[in-house]
Amino acid sequence: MADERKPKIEPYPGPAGGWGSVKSVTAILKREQVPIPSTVKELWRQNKPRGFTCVSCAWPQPASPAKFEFCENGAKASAWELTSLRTTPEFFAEHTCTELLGWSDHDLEQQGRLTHPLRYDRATDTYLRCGWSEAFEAIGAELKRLRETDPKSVVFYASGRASLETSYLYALFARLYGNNNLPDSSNMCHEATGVALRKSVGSAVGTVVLDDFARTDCIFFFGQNAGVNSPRMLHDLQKAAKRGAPIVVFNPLRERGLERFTNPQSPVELLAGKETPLATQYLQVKAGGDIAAIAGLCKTLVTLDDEAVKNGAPRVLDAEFIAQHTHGFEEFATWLRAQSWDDIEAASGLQRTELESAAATYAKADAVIGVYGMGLTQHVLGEYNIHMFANFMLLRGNVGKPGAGLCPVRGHSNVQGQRTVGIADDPALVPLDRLADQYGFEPPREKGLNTVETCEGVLDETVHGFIGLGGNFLRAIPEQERVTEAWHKLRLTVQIATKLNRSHLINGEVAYLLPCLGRIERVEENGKSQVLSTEDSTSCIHASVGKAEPASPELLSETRIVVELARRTLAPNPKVPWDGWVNDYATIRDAIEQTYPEQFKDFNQRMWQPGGFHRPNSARDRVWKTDTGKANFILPPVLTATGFEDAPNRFRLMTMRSNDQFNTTIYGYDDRFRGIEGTREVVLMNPDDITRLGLRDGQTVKLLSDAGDGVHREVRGLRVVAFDIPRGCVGGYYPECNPLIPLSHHALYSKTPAAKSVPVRIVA
Ligand SMILES: Nc1nc2c(c(=O)[nH]1)N[C@H]1C(S)=C(S)[C@@H](COP(=O)(O)OP(=O)(O)OC[C@H]3O[C@@H](n4cnc5c(=O)[nH]c(N)nc54)[C@H](O)[C@@H]3O)O[C@H]1N2
Ligand SMILES: Nc1nc2c(c(=O)[nH]1)N[C@H]1C(S)=C(S)[C@@H](COP(=O)(O)OP(=O)(O)OC[C@H]3O[C@@H](n4cnc5c(=O)[nH]c(N)nc54)[C@H](O)[C@@H]3O)O[C@H]1N2
Ligand SMILES: [Mo]
Repeated sequence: MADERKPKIEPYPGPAGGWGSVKSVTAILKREQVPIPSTVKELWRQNKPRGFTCVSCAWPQPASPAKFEFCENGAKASAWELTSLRTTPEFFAEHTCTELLGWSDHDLEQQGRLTHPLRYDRATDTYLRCGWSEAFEAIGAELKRLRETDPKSVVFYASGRASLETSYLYALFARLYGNNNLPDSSNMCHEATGVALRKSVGSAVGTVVLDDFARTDCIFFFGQNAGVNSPRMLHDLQKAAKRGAPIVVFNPLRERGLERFTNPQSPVELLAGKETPLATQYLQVKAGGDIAAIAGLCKTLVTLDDEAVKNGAPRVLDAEFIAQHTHGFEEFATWLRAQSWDDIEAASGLQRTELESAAATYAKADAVIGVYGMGLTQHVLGEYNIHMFANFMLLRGNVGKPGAGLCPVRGHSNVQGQRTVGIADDPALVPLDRLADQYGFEPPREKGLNTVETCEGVLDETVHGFIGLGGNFLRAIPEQERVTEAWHKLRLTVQIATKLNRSHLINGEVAYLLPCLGRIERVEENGKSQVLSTEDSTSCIHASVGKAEPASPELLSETRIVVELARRTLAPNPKVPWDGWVNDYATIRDAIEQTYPEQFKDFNQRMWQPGGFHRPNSARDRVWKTDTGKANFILPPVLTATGFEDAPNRFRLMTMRSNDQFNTTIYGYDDRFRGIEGTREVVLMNPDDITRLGLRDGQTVKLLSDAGDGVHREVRGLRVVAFDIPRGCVGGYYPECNPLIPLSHHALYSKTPAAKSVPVRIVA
């Protein structure tokens, strides 16, 4: 059930933003049939003090916002939630789950907001309307039974949208239940960042704040597509570019959002067709080639510095910073001197001269921000990509000084915050002793399951229950087919969601679909309006006030659902006031502050500050909480991040997002900036590779996984599209290509699925 238009593929001439953006927003408002006046009112409140925090990306909101502080994709995300379309019990009466599994991701969510709690009925293979208390009682009873046999057999998944308040209670629920099985979408996303930055600089998150963008001299971008995935950032980039700060991009694809931008909210720019060029240098690195590319940059800097020392010229490296703040520099410099340019060029796919020129730009800037995204994290050697990135930034002291820093761009709007308040499978990241004190229980100390381990547990039948606080687990994971098959053996599956997706159609023996309010909507408990809060990509925390009319009077807040489940499952504990909490969310924030006093001091007051308040970040203050007490230079074992050998006709598949999706939510079939309209069934290929394989542009092919593990994995019906992409690399869309990713194909330490270099073969 793809788009009915004939697919059209031709290069897009426009800039990011501009009229294209205006048109695209208009189209989605129409399709979602939103009431225009109230939607405009909501968009006006988006990302403003006393407004609500956008449900799309995690880019920060400025203290002094623009008139409309939203972007094309933020408007789409809001319209998606404000839609007037509804997925009612009558809809489910007409369609079995098996039938709905034949529908596309787009068509499922396009039915609109879920309206009533639903129980899955195996006999008829349909969802039936049920009452809330019936659902809570039944789920509570199942959870209690599973706990008696093995409290570690239940998994509490979270997709990174739920508020700090809900997330804190959800994590506490899991620990009181008896495990740390708290996988979240971050496990598939920036987990590699957390693991690697902790070792490199002793802080799991980025070190920049929004103000640094206003002061920076230069920005380096690795594998992050700002124009699509954090479009409000383009305003900050545009300002930096206008000030003359160079922007250097490393990306296999020429992403339009990093090339040029027209502010769609500026009538002057729109009418005059004014574009701001963004990237001053664009390096089309091979997928998985960043370790080598950064090695080339660092080698150049070390060589220039060696010469400077020899000639008594000013140093190129920040020698003082390196001496005072870092560990392992000499080993790193020795390693760099030993790397040959031939190897660096071969592994990165870039020319030495290009890398030298980028290094010269870096060396000239006093303060550099380094931005990165999934292009670095989703590789087998994802952690080493990040170590190399940190090494590069440390060479000139670009961590912990104004206008400089590490900027991993986070995914979901509260994914970073969920980890902050305890959603973590690794108990070392959680103040368990404090929880023990606060709530008078012995928290489980054993490591819990992350996303990949949850899939393993489902396959080996040690996991028996799954609760999903949002998300689309079975569509977002690798190895979809095997895990989906095994999923039916689960005893209990509970999905808390706003809209219908594929994960709701594959059920355990006992299964419930519980519809919840979205962040844009008014939350009332106990007759009082409640406020939520979230943390953005720069560790900044702010209040979010939903005001829109709920999509259905039956909906409950996520917080209420979590509380009711916990109350029906756990024995009463006077120190755990579920009822008090849910009746007044400010008391949940007090509890958060009690658990994390350094991070959340005066939480209830400070969250109202325009622009929010920042959690402290030790690396930003140049305090290094690492094993050496310094920022560490860390050597990569090899120059390529793919984790597999190159072989004839083995390609590196990057699975990517289009401009018309939010993760597994597919708004439409256009990827405007890449010039692809009306289809997602494509494989982007270098023209030389097309010729070499004897294929032609427009031909239909299938992709086979080439992991060498004997498992057959394929995706059929993809149209070959000749594209400006490095030879040996191909591009396809996530989630359609996920069946090709083996479960074992993940980053070494964090187990982030390696979705940006999947070994595949192409067959006509
Ligand atoms: N509108 C919208 N916004 C979103 C999302 C969405 O789906 N839609 N998703 C949200 C989420 S959860 C996340 S995590 C973020 C994701 O945002 P991004 O981090 O931007 O993720 P992707 O679009 O998957 O890929 C980023 C870029 O990596 C490049 N790339 C691929 N392989 C490599 C490589 O080996 N090296 C380098 N240097 N580059 C590479 C790709 O060409 C692409 O431009 O966005 C968030 N925001
Ligand atoms: N091949 C490949 N796979 C990937 C990636 C990739 O780049 N390539 N990216 C990975 C990344 S970065 C991520 S973050 C994951 C995403 O994985 P998930 O977070 O699991 O997936 P989403 O698509 O964000 O979840 C969408 C669903 O969330 C529900 N939802 C939306 N809003 C709300 C809300 O407010 N409350 C509740 N309770 N539910 C809500 C809706 O039902 C919607 O259908 O996918 C990962 N998978
Ligand atoms: Mo993500």
